[in-house]
Amino acid sequence: MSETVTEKKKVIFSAIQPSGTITLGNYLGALQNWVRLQEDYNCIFAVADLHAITVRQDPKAFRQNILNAYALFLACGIDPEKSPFFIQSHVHTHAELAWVLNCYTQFGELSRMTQFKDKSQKHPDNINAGLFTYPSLMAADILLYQADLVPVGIDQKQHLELTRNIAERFNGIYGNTFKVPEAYIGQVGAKVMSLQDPTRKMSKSDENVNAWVGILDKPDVIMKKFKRAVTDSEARVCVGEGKDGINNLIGIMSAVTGKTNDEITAEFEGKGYGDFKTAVGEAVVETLRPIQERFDDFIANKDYLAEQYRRSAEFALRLSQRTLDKVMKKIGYLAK
Ligand code: ATP
Ligand code: LTN
Repeated sequence: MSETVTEKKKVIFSAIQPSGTITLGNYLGALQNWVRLQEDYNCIFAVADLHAITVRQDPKAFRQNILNAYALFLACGIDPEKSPFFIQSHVHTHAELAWVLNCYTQFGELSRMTQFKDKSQKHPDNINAGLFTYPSLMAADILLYQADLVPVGIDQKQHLELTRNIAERFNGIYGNTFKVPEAYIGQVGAKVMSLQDPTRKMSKSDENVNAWVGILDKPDVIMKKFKRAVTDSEARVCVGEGKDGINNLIGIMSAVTGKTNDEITAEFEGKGYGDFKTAVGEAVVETLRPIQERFDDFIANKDYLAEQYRRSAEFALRLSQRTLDKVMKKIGYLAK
């Protein structure tokens, strides 16, 4: 692990919350890119479990979800021997730097975050301070590792902009301390939409389970969800304005098969939406099948998982402590 990370490759950092199911949107928008990027960059990944308590979690289910997320990411192809992959709450520098950055983040900036607005609407009875300051913790995650690039779906772009602003502000006051990171948004699958309301992103917290496909959904469930996907009345498989549902299905098909939109349109010329939905469902089932099989193996091997997340956390702590020490010194804290 340490050999690869000391080479002069660019540093990538990213994380995903372990909130229940991981969806096809998370996979195509984020995870799939992580796996590809491992070859060419020094990647560091995390399960963002500190972020997850911005919405209420049931302790037993939460513990299981964290481990499931860890095993699932390994099943998707994250290799912790190559790319340190840790659990955020195991590395205390994250919460510490988050507090510091909170004091360099403006109320007005946080108030403009669309994720905060969306989530406060979804959970009106629990608009907690953590939900509001969530982006400062995310900035801490990224800045601790002096990351050059952060692979995320489009919905996280605004948080990345804020991270850059915080880094630039801090550097402006104290001199160069943080690398100013850039978002890395993949070409395909950057925004997978809901199967029930294709004007909204596919989100695992959607109450309508037919709106999203989970990576661990069984084949018959996946097929059913695609067959019920909302489309339009034109009945032509091609990308077009006002055809959000079909555009989304073509996007998914393209992301899982590697075919272009034109190739897909040509293939389904003269065929109805029913055939197309079945074909997309089958392609997704085939993409997820090997991941599901590997997941079953990993989750049965808890010792292996613990060995990987512990070793990765030790590595992450060593690296991130360097940045935190630098930050504390620059601010004027007394050395220990
Ligand atoms: P929630 O439903 O709780 O908002 P989420 O499904 O959006 O959760 P996150 O943990 O917030 O999941 O996101 C994890 C990663 O997956 C992020 O990089 C995000 O950009 C990406 N992502 C999430 N949903 C989609 C989507 N529908 N299409 C593409 N990428 C997505
Ligand atoms: N907020 C992110 C998850 C996340 C993250 C990060 C992504 C937490 N910390 C650091 C990239 C870098 C989300 O995907 N909802």
